[in-house]
Amino acid sequence: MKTKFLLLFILFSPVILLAQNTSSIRFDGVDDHVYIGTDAVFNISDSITLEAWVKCDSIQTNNFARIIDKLDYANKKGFNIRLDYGSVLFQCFISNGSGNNLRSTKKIQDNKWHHIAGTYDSRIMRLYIDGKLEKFGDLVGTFSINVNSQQPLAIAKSYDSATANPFKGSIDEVRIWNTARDSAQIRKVKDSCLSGNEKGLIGYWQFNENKDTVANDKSKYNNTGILKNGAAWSNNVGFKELCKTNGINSIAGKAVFLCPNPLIEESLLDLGQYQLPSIVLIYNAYGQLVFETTALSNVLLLKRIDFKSGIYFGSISNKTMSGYLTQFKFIVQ
Ligand SMILES: [Ca+2]
Repeated sequence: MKTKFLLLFILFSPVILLAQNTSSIRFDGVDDHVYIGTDAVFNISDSITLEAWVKCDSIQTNNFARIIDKLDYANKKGFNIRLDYGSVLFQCFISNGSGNNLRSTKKIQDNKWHHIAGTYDSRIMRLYIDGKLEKFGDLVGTFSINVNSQQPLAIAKSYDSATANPFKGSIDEVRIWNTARDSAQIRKVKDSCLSGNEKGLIGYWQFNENKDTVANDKSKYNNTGILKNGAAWSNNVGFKELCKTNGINSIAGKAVFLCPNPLIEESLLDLGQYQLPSIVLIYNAYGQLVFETTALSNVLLLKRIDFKSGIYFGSISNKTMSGYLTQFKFIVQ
């Protein structure tokens, strides 16, 4: 019976799975890649952010190794972020027919983990390495991105008709947004897992499955990635995320999970196996009640916008029982 309960608890506690960065994917630079496909959500036109953790082998099999790619080079459509002779290059084909790109001065082909991000807000492109703005370019006008809706999105290689340009090394924590994330947003959450519900997040592959050939998309769009041609799971990971789990969040009563904790943008509060509806009360450090809700499902989304920076204390109770069921604490950055 205990075993059955434990199994159910694990199955219905998604935050536990979100909370740990346990693996990445290793690509051989020959043909390994993750295929994601042609879902319409990736036909991004106005604003975009591409993000990933990468560990690039010092010797690549080609000089244009693709990292996140939906580029149709022949028809001048799409976007990608890739290695370019050891630099990072972020490219968007825009509505005036240009293949605008930014290339970093910094080289990252050093067999070490780096976080990379490219953003475009319809006018300005920006390229970040390890949370620092590396390059930016003003297109002096407003231009949308042209995409080929039939061009598959892929990780670690291109489905471009001309050349695949496979990547050699490891990739982790791939995120695609249909907003241009600002520098503070990129810096704050590059070392932290996300809830998957963040505004503008349209693709989120954590690569924590560590088995079989399926990489789940933790965003609400569920565009599952398929590991192809021997792309291999690896226990080597690029960042130590800030997520905390049971024993740190819960200060009394039953287990409760909040991820990420500290709350930076959005965090999921996993109420576990409580009898619903649960009443969630949150107090600031002065003891003032600042948040109150009745949870109708066992996962509640907390948003940064609802809190000031500080330490908070919460309690969860249930109308059918007296007293609280659990108390917990968390930090808002
Ligand atoms: Ca991972």
